[in-house]
Amino acid sequence: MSPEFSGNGYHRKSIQRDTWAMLEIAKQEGIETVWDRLAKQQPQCGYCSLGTSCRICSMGPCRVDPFGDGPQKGVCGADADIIVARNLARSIAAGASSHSDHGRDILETLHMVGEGKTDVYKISDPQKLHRLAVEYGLSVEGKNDQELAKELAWEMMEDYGMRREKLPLARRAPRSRQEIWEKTGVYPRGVDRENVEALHRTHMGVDNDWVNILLHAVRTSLSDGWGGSMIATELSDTLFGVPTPKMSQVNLGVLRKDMVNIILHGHNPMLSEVIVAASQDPELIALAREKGAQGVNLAGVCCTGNEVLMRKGIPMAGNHLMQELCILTGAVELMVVDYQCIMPAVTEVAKCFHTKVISTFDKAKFPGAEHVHFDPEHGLEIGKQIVRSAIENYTRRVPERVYIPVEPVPMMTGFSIEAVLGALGGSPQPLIDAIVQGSIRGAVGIVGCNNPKIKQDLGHTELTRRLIENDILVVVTGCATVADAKAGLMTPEAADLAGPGLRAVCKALGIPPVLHFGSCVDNTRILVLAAALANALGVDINALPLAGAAPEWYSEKAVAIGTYVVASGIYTVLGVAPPIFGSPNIVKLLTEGLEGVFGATFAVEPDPNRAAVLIRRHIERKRAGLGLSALNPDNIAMPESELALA
Ligand code: BF8
Ligand code: SF4
Repeated sequence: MSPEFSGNGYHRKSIQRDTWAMLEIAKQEGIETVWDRLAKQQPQCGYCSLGTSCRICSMGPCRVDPFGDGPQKGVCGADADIIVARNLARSIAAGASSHSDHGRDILETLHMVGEGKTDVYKISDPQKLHRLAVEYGLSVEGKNDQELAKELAWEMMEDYGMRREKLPLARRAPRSRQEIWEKTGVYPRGVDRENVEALHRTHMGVDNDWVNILLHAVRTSLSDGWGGSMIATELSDTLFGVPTPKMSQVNLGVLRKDMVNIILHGHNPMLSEVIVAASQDPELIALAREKGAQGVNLAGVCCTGNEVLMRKGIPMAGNHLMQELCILTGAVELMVVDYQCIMPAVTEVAKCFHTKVISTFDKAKFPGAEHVHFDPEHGLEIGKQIVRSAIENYTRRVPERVYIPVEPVPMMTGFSIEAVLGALGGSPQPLIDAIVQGSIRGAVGIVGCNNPKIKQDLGHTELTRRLIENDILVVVTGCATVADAKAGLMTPEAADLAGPGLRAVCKALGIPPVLHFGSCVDNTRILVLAAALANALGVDINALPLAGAAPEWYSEKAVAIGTYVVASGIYTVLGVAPPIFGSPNIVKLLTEGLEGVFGATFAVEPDPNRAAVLIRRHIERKRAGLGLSALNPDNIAMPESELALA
């Protein structure tokens, strides 16, 4: 740790120097951050942590004491299994709804394009539109993009309703996987239907069979992964372009002292895409110069940041725990937010500086923020209005308070499936060959958030280092991306940190050992790649040497993601314990029982080094199952004996 920050305990909160620097500013200025508020919440409720508190109805709130002499049932008679299952199902429904409603907003925009009703959005990738239209069984002969957009939008709107028996995009999964879903009654039908049914079933006095509740929770999560989220990814690519590999930068150093800085925060790329366009408008650049700035600089936070990073190379200021801290640089004229993962605290921090916060979606308003109603019909006009507002705020900046503590770190981004296949020469075969030969032992998706209960970015970066050292390819989405990129793991040169096999593959292809797949809805790219590999090998996804990990997750969306990933056949390790431990039955089902149903389970392991061992063992087991080469003990970068796993 740098001497100027030592002794303040910041190293217990984060591994990142820019975080330490901003925590020092917060301390000097008496500004409260997420870590202070977490401390004030201690001790957090034990019943809630175990998942055994219930406030679903007004006979409660109730709590069940799974270990002591306290009550064993709620007022209605629900026991720990029922209460934990209901709570978990509701979390999954909230997470799945968040992703899927985001997908719906993009879908409505596609429909608007089809109707010719927007001033800015267009089909940026006609080939993808065409492919999707064919996948949805539309006849494409003689139709132009606009007509196809409208027809595809109508079809996809059906995915949200109750007229389908099966979601069309789920057909991308291997046949054997779909048969498992059919057999267990979890094949997702309609996105909204599964979510509404999850809420219905978890009302008092409806579904009281905890296994039955959880099976529907799985179905709900699948309607997200193979439904709403997949629609969000596919249509964002169609409207804004399929990402291609490019270099960018990351950390608070991407903010510019001499420019108007706008932070793009949230998840939906619709507005941020037009802000990118507006920030390059000659008239607005001239206005910025008039105000004394060199121009307009954009930087992302959270998944809106990931979206514009993947497609436009816009740099990333930080991940979830940086959202307050970026304002503390004193260099942010405007934070524009859409929805999800935006702490209401940002407007409080902004009040201590000249920073303006503008909310844009009517479904996500924030006390203390100015609200600009975002209407995609007039997207560009609104984008320009927002950029102008930032420029005008530049004159209120207090130069003495500007402190940008670090230099930016380079990173590579833009690995859509199309880009991965492009890098491989058009077919997944070279990747399959590398896995078969053992130069790449397997692949792991490290996804998800920051959580102030975990030292910021330690879980992501430690796990990533251990895996790549062991020749395991890592793909990242969401806030894991920023963690790994800031640690310098996402440049082609980072191949030097990988084991010999992975290093050679990365060097031959000019790619990093950690590939950026996008935002959290883009976890569906991982599903699509896994399905393509499984189909190419003629096996189910659970036979592949793959795993997932969410070392620092906090969000209900992450619960939905973890569930659809496991139900798709991919073993997943969580770094933060979910609130299920009040029900030993449910813990056993999720960590063991699911193996017999979906061929994959959850594991909970907060120590990233131990998590890496669990994952490596899993990958080697899967390799053995496929008859692939075993690990040469001389090549193990992380001897198990050092880790003394139980
Ligand atoms: O959807 S990783 S903190 S920003 S929930 Fe949120 Fe978690 Fe970040 Fe993106 Ni995903
Ligand atoms: Fe209590 Fe049952 Fe009502 Fe939950 S649903 S609050 S356990 S009475």
